[in-house]
Amino acid sequence: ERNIALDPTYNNVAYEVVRKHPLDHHNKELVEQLSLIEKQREIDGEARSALSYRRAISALISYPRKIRSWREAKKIKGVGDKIARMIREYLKTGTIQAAETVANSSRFLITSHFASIYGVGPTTARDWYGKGYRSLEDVLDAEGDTLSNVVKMGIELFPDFQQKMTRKDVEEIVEVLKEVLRGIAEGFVICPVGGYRRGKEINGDCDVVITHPEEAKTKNLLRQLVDALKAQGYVKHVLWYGEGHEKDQVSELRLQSGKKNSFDHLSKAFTGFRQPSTGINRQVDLIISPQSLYACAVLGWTGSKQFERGLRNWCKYGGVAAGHTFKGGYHFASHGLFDRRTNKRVHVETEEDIFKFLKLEWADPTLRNA
Ligand code: 8DG
Ligand code: MN
Ligand code: MN
Repeated sequence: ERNIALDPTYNNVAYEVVRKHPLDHHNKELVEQLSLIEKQREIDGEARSALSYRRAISALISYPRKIRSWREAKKIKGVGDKIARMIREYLKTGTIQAAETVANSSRFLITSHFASIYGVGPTTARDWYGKGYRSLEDVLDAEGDTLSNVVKMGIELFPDFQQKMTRKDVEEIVEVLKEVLRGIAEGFVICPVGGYRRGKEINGDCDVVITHPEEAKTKNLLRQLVDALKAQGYVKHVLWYGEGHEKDQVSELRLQSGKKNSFDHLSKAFTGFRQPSTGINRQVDLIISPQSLYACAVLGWTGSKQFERGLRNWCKYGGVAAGHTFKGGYHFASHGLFDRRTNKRVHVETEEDIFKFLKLEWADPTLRNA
């Protein structure tokens, strides 16, 4: 048995960016049960509660062995009293009653089904449930005429989108995209990000960041690419389309609250993409980045969401990692790393540069599954 007190990977820090979060970890069943509760809190609009579950879950993922006692659980940073008590219950009985309750709740099953449709958030899902709808047929019967186009598309694509993608499925799509990009110009670089880059076998969608060594080449690329994908029959549905801002405008825009789905200021389109080998429509998220922002785009779109939260907190507040102190005062986004005081961009070429600048040890993407 390793002495975890001496193990540098021992979970004694609150920041996800300092810890390792492999897909294969020691507390999977426990994490599965807590994840159900987290999801239920999320769908019920209890963001704070959901976040405290998520923090605990990430801490458990990074914990270097199977938890064996309540005392052990209580010492883990990120695990509060309430969740520690649930862990005690789990260790004693093999289940967590609160998780069982969620798993058997028809309200949860139906609202989470609604919320898994593209364009339907927790608020709409709860609203539909409150109006008495229990299936998509109910929704279409009652609201068919008033639904937004995006939600209509989401419902239409749902049977396809709910089918998970293997790594091979993602790779097939990336090859198609490479070919289409070659038809636009030579020299585009495409990086599959999201869960795929974190090593996940099973993925909900395909996220890619695309760049080119010449900045001018990415300027109108989103329009060109989406048009080409439509013309070649790959894309029929565009769920979201947004041109980013000019790079130099972004500093000014940094502190303005983004409108829905803008999240960052990169050009991006979320599409329904017909996969040639299966004929299934896949969600493909296309992110275009000028070369100078590529490192941030890749880091920001690799996730996980909780890892990204940790990264933003680290940038803002700083901390101590492996004996190095970082004082904070920076803002991280997929479109750049900024000094919060001056709003000036920090120039970084690679993901490694970003970690070095932030006084962090390199975290392989496969260890970012927080
Ligand atoms: P999945 O698709 O297999 O379910 O997992 P994922 O790849 O981790 O999730 P994702 O929803 O596809 O998002 C990929 C990463 O991109 C996510 O970890 C955080 C980051 N991200 C951004 N901007 C946005 C945004 O506008 N929406 C979402 N959902 N994620 C974003 O940088
Ligand atoms: Mn994804
Ligand atoms: Mn995505």
